[in-house]
Amino acid sequence: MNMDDFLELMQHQIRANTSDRNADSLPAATVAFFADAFRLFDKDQDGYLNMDELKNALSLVGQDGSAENLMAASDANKDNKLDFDEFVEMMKDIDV
Ligand SMILES: [Ca+2]
Ligand SMILES: [Ca+2]
Repeated sequence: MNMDDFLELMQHQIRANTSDRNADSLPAATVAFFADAFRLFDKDQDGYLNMDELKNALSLVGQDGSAENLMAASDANKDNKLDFDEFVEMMKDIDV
């Protein structure tokens, strides 16, 4: 998928799920979509989004100014990188 497809999908998926903040009950298609996005953003493929990768990801959706705040808010185990579970929580909170 190209970036336009991605942004369109992301907006659709997030709007569809804004009323549902429980990761366990996300539809499988949404989880698969988040997994695709996570792999797209995880440039070095180490299974985590570090600050640089997060900034790059956020710049794609026009949120690049808020990377530090989002990292602080989403990094549940405080290792200064986002694992997939933390990423899903962030994606549910982000407003694109
Ligand atoms: Ca990474
Ligand atoms: Ca973390």
